[in-house]
Formats: sequence, C-alpha cells, structure tokens
Amino acid sequence: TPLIRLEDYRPSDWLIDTVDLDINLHPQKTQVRALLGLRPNPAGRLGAPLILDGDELSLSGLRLDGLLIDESAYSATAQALTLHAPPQRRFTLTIDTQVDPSANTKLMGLYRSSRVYCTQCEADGFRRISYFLDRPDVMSIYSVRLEAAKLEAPVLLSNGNLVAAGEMAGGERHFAVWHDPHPKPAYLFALVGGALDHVRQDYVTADGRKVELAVHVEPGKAGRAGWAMDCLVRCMRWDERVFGRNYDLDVFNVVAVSDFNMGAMENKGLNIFNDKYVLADPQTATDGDYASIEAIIAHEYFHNWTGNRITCRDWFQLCLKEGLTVFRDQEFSADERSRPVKRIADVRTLRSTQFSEDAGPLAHPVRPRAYKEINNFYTPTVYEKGAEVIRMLKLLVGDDAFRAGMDLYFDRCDGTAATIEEFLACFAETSGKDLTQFARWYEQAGTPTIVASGRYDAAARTYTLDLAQTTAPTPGQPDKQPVVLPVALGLVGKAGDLPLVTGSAAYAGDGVIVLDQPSLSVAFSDVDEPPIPSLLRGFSAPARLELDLADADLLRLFSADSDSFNRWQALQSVASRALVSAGRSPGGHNALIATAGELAEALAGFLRVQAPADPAFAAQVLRLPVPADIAREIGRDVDPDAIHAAHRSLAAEIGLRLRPHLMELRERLGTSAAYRPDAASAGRRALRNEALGLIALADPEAGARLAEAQFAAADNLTDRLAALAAMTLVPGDAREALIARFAKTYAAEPLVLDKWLMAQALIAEAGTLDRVKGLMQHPAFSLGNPNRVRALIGGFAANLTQFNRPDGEGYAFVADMVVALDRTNPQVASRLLGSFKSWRMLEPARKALAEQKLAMVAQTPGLSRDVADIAERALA
Ligand code: DPP
Ligand code: ZN
Repeated sequence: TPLIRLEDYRPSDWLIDTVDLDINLHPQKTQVRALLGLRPNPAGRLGAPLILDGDELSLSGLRLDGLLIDESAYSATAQALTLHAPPQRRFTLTIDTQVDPSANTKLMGLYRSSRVYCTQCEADGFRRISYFLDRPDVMSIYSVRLEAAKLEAPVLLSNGNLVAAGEMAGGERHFAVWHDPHPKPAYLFALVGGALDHVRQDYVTADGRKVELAVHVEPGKAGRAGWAMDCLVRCMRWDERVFGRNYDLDVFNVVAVSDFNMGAMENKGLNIFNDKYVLADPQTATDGDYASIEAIIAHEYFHNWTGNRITCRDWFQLCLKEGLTVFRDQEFSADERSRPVKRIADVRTLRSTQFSEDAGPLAHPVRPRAYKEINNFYTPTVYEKGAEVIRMLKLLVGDDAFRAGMDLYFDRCDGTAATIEEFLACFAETSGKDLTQFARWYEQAGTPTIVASGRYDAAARTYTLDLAQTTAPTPGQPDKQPVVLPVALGLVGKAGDLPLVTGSAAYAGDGVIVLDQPSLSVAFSDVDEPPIPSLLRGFSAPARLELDLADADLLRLFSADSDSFNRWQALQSVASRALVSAGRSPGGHNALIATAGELAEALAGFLRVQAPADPAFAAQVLRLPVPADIAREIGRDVDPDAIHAAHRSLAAEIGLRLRPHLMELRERLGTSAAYRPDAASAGRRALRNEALGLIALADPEAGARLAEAQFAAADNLTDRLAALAAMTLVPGDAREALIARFAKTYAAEPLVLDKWLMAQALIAEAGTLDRVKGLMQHPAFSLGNPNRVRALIGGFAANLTQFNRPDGEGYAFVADMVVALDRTNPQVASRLLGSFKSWRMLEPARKALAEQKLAMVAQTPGLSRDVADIAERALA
C-alpha cells in the first residue's frame, strides 16, 4: 500500500462544480446515476487525465456531455474511472453504477441497517457509491433525487432542503428531491431511506431564519428522541451566543441508525448517528449516556461551521475540524453542566486514551505527516489532543483575541477547504503574537513531561520555580524540540493564593508562565511564607507533571487550592504515587495501607462537609486513578496483576475506613423524587454509586446486599447498572443471579444489553475469557453489529488483567477476533487491534506473547489496509 504524504499534496487537476445524483433505492440493486459538472482546475496541471476514485464499483454506463464515448477514451476498474484525454473545458459526465446496500458489511458508502438505507462517506466512502474526485478540497453543489418503494422507505432524506416530492405512476414508488446550496466535499454527502418515526420542533435562528428540526428514529422509539432534540436546541443557541454562528438551511435532520462504525457523522443538514448517541429515556440510558448524547449532538451540530462551511484541504488537516469541534463541544458541556467536573472528566479521558496512544508504537502528531489508511487516524490524538491545542491557544492569546481570531477564520475561510496554517494565521493576526513555535504542537508527537521544583528563600522573601520540559522519542521522531507550554499556577499559602510578583519575561500575567524553553526559572518576590506550588491549574497543557511534593502538601492543596481541578489532582497524585510504587514492587503493601489512611482521613471531612454541596465533584474525588494510568506511569516491565491488586487493596482500604461516612452519604443523597437527567441529579447518583463501589470492595457481603436492594428499588438505568457493576466485584451466586435478572429485564433492549455485556467482559477474574466466549453465543450478540462487538470484545480488550492474562489467551482471543472481523468490517477490526497499543511496556513474558499474536495478525493473508497498517505500526 502506498504511503500518502502531506508534502506531496497538490491541488486537484479537475474540479466538480455540480453533482446531480439520481438514486433508485433497492435492497440489493440500487441504481446510481451521477451527473458531474466538471472543469479543469486553474491551479492544477493543464491537460492532465481525469482519474475518478472508486472502491468495489462497477461501471454500467458512461456519457460525456450526454453522448456515449468511445471505449478507448476511458478505462474503468473497481478502483478508478480514467478519462485519458478529457476536453480542456467545462463538460459533464453521466456515470451509472449499481451497488448492493445489503451486502455492504463494511458500513462505508451506502448500506442497510435494520432495513434503513443510510450512508457513511467520511473519509472516503463516497467512492463506494459512484466514481468521484473523492477528496475534501473538491467541493460541489449537490442536487439529489431519491426514489424508493413507498412501503419500504416512506422517509427519504438527503442534504440541504427538500425541493420536490411525489409519487411515481402506479403508486408503489415515490421520490424526493433535495438541494444543498452550500458547496461541500463528497464526504459530507448523505442519504437516508426507511420507515422512521420522528420528533419535530421549530426553531428560529438569531438572524431570523425559520428552521424545522427533526430527530428520526426506528419506529416506536420516538419517545426516546426528546432528549436529543432538547440538546440540539440548546447547542444551536449556544453557538449563536458564544461563537456568533447561525444555522444556514431550512431543515436540520438527525437520524439514528443501529449499525454504525463511529459515534456520529456531521453530513450537511443530515447528521447520521449511532443510535447509542441519540436514544434516551430513564429506563434505557444512563446519566453518562445523557451526557454523551448532549456532547455528540453538539459536536456534530458544531461541525456545520467548523468542518462543513470550512472544511479540510486534505485529510492531514483532520484536526482542523476535529480538535476544534471537540473543543467547542467540551466548552458547551462545561457551560451547560459543571465546568470543573467536565474538565476533570475530559482530562481522565485524555490521559487514558491519548496519553497511552502517545506513549506507544501508534503515537503520531496531531497533524500526521503520512498515512496508509486515513480511517486509522480518527484517534484520541487528533480529537482530544487536538482540542487541548485549541484550549492552549485560547489561554495564550487571551479570550478576546481568541474570539476575534475565530471570527476572522469564519470570515476568511468560509466556503473553502483550509489548512492549519490558515487557521493559526488568524490568531497570529488578532493577537499580534508569533505562533511559529506554538505550531510545533501539530507536528510533534509525544506527551511532554514538565519537571518542576521550587526553592523558598525566607531571608530574601523569594520563591524560585525551576521548570524544565522533555518529550520522549516517538516512532519516526527521535529528537524532540521544546513546545510552548502554558503553565497556569498559583502559590498557595496558609490563607490561600499569594500574590504573584515577578519581573520574569516568562510570566504572561494572569497566573500563567509560558514554558517555551528546555528549562527556565521564575523568581517571585514579596513571598512572605513558604508556599506550596499549584501547577498546571485546570490542566493548562496536555503534559505530565513531575513535582515532588510531600503527601502532606498535596493534601493541603486538596483542601485549600482555589483551583478545583488541582484540588482533585492533588488527591489523585497521592493515590497515584502509592499505586505506582506498589505496582512496581508488590512488597509495598504497608506503604499502601498508610496512604489509604491518609486519603481516608482527608476524605472523611470532605465527605461530611463539602461533598453534599457538589456531589458530581465529590464523585470524581472518590474515584481513584484507573489501573491503566498507573501502568502508563510505570511505563516498563508492567505487571498488570500487581497494579490491579494494588488498586483493589487501596480502594478496599479506603472503603473500609470510610464506610460509615459512605453509608451516611448514601442515605443523605437518597431521593424519592422521580428520575431527572440534569447535571445536579446525575451528580448525586454518581456520588451514591461511587460510594457503593467502595463499599462493595471493602465489604463484599454488605456491598452485595446494597446492590441488590438498589437494583430492586431503582427507577432508572443509571442506578441499576451501578448496582450490577458493584455486584460484578463480588463473585458468587448472588452475582450470577443479578446478571441473569438484568438480562431478563432488558431482553428487548440491545443498547442496554451492550452495557450488560461490557460489565461482564470487564470482570477481573480468570473465568472472564470463557464467560465472554460464552456470551458470543447469546442471542443478543452479533459480530455484524459494531456496538455489540465494542461492548463485549472491546470491553474484554480493555480488561487490564484478563486481556493481559499471563498465559496469552487474552491476546489470542482478541487477535482471532480481529482476523475474523476484518473479513466483514475492517474499521471495527482495526479499532479492536488498537487494544494492543501498549504491548511494549509489558513485562517480558507477556510482551513476547502479545508480540506473537500481533505477528500472527500481521502475517494473515488478505488483510484489509486498515488492519495491516495498525499491525505493521504496532510491530515496528
Ligand atoms: N467526523 C465524525 C465526527 O467526529 C467522525 N466521522 O464527528
Ligand atoms: Zn467530529
């Protein structure tokens, strides 16, 4: 497979101004006629052939300006349609293809999901529908006529506005014509056809446009579409208020489908969603689902400006739309909910997904320089780290220059396919700052480490902070340059933050030091007492921080820091240090017990006094760093069992000591009010359920009793699932009984059963592999549905101790599944193979076993490009 390189980019030789599609939907034989309005690109090479992309296509008709053309003038394969000497002027091509949506198990292009026709064209699925210049910098105006059997597809949707609809003679078939006035690349094309129910709502934009909003779902499920609609209305208002962006069509449609490779897709005016991120009611969605739906509805909607109106010149610029849009959805959720809690949750995700990617063989820059398969670059690095880069940019240029820079970007780049350089230039202009070094964030992979230490001089009343940065080598990047790290900080004294007085050039004001050198020192004067430094407040840069503070100082930060994020972080740091040392040398049990004592003492007061006022924050405080984070901190010769054991005993010890407080808290937070999904109610449930988990670890008997009672009494899925999760910690008949009861209760709810599958796949016991293999035979499971696969097999691959079984059977199972899935759905298979991303940091025996299985995958004949690429890079 060829390596596609950023430096090889050149503009298309041809442009397609207009696309008229006429699509006759049929389960196996869908006829597609594409009429393309072509012209030579003035920026391209004159006289170049026209090479249209295809993928598993076969040509059934071709006309140039309406006339048949000589067979010698073109060649057609499954991958390309080439016109050897096209006219050097405007002309049209009429291309006929036929596709089989039912046979399309890759879920790329046009396919059928539970009898609904739908499409997924990002990144390069359009070429599976018709031959095309399938690249994001070729933007066209689309008109789409859809025809289908009325019974089979009463609803026919495409991008833009509906301009005509009617019945065909005989009354069996009908049609709809959609026109999208905004030029767009092919990856934003979409169609939907099927029997769907919906909810509708009218909306008037800030600039007075009337918009009809609709959320379409499987028949019978309209009662679960209300939350998504509510989220949509709120995020539309938010984008008007915060970014000055109004919606730009007469309709906005959201459709939920049950077989979808990703979370959702931002097709212009017709967002298509994995139903997991649309459907919600208290019985079938958890608080976490409600929050994810809110975030993803917002994410896809926000793409209308950051992604659609301004798209990407090429796929290397993917972060231009994704990092920026994740940043926007994070800000929306922060405004709608609790900002500190949202930040903590986002940083947890960043650390567990992106830091681990950055620390392993799949590390790549936010803007990769080369790829073999672009679908493998929809990664936490492009998305989550990409969002962190935007967050840093905002901090560095300030709120006003940031907003002005965004306005300039929308103004200047609207209707274009843009680059990171064009984006950054807007902020350089509005802030007057040189962003050349900042741009390194897009080029350099790896998580920087900030090493910090401080010295107090009582006589001089100064405090000197020494900061240094390093970034470990990553694949293809042995030598790292210093990046621009905004370090938000405070010096915490007995009565709170001390004033920051310094003449240092590195001090940017507003409590931010800019560390852009390998190392620097900042001296603060007029410091009347020895302070405790609180660094990286709000997690101001996506970096690791090494700062050697005594537990006592961290515990003081936990109680006294004015920055909520660092209050949370302080306790995490105490726990993490103890877990790292116990995970390294399993002898350190006593130290762990001592730490548990310290943590429990700090938490006891907190739970009594502060937790009830902010339960969502308290729930985050109670949750220890996850074992995978400890593994990454240890970084080499990792023994997953030792880490797991340390994690369990720390949690159990804390639970034991806090038990009376936890019980009291559960009482206090218990509510007889009916379920509501708002953030405050969700926070109370989160804290109660966090407490339940700790109790179950400390006292399995008591935990099981509480869990059973909670399951029986609950009026919502959140509390039921938390009961099930707590119960999975306690082996025995009661657990199996609850597992069976759960399955019976939710037998008709595939999305709920996904959670049931995952809860079992995550059990940290040797029997889990057999359990998972058994569950593959369960009627609720199917290898053809991505959500089922991710829940059961993906869940197992995320089970630190069982995926990493010392006998290698966990690797063998997942590797076999990758090979099996690759035959039908390469994208799902390659994602699953990504579970091996941390294999190099394992202890030698497991490492050898994991490598063998990776090699087995790599050597399998007939692999997809997706899986071959991951296997190859993981082994390199
Ligand atoms: N562009 C989609 C999203 O991130 C993924 N295909 O919204
Ligand atoms: Zn996106």
